[in-house]
Amino acid sequence: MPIPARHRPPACWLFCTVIDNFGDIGVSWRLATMLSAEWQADVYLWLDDENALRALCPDLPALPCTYKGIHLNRWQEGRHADGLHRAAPPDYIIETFGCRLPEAVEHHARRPDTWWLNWEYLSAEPWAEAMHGKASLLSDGSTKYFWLMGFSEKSGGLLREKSYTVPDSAALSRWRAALPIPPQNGSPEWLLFGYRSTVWPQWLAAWQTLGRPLTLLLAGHQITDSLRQAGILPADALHTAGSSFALGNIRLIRLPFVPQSEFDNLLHHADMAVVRGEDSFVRAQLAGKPFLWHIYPQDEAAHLPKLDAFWQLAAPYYDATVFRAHQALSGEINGSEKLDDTARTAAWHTLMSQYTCWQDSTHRWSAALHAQPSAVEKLAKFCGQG
Ligand code: TRH
Repeated sequence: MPIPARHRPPACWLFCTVIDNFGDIGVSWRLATMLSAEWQADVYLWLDDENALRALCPDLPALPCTYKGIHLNRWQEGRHADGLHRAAPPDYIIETFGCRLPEAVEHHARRPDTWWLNWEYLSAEPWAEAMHGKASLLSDGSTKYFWLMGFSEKSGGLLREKSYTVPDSAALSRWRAALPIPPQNGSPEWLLFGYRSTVWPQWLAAWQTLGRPLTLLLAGHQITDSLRQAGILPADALHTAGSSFALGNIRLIRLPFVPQSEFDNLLHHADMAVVRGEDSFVRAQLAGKPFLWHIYPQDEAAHLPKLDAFWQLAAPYYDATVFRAHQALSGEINGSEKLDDTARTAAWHTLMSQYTCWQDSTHRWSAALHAQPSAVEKLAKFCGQG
């Protein structure tokens, strides 16, 4: 598909502020690498926290630098961006998640031949679909467009690389064996990447009650912190990557933070995943894995309509029994439902005993997403028609 541009390759300027954790930079980096690979664009990414990107890309040199073909510079939101004079004049300026551009950048953004986009947080809510692609006309006559990623044809799509592939099982086994963690012991392995919550000790107790051997691969520190705080783990347990701790039938392993380029392997390897935020949530869906979404909690429970809107879309692809059990647990982890011990254990029992049905449900949903164009393909079309 031809990319409209004043020159070839098109120049894309992206700006990212890191609020917390890894989602803002995770999405920005993925978008930057996709534009570079799929449009052969000259991509510039300005960021305010290079250590956040270094967590995802451990071999990242000091900034400024060109890394994996992306020109990386520092900036301070709304104030100053380094290295503007070294960058090719932009065909596209993308401010991720409503960050405020410095005046010197806005000057470029206001040019009539520059596409100026506000790349917003992902949402399945109807207002997001309605808002996607809308132009906001600014007082000086320039135009900024809203880009809202989502799950439907009318939305801004998802970040799914053209090169996305499912690794073959032999390669995945070799990858798992090379991780600096204890080897597989034949039990199902669940990836848990969630936020701090008082629900974790309760879920652990439910999994113990079910009596089946299980390995929990704990990513990040928040779940481990929650278990330690609840007194379930001794103070010195699971502090270092690769350490493990057994609680009856459950083996807990603290994972090292893997490069983002390997994060999909974690998901493809796992039998079930708890994911969070935005990017890990999308990747679990693309992987077609049974998953629970621990949504990023917002003030005044603003995350709950977002959670509901997503599950309303996905519901028709799910087996009804699996969906009911799943929704009870999803409600509990996300704070919209309280379960007693019996109801919680029953819900987990259903999901475990109906695992194949759960897997079929997530495969169907994943196939529907893979059938749609990606966000970057949609953007090319949008700008070509604009
Ligand atoms: O880290 P997150 O919780 O990020 C965010 C931010 O908190 C943000 O402010 C909020 O608005 C947003 O969520 C909704 O979750 P997320 O989005 O899943 O990002 C995690 C990234 O980290 C993702 O790109 C995958 C990557 N990752 C690795 O590369 N290696 C790892 O080992 C792990 C566990 C994650």
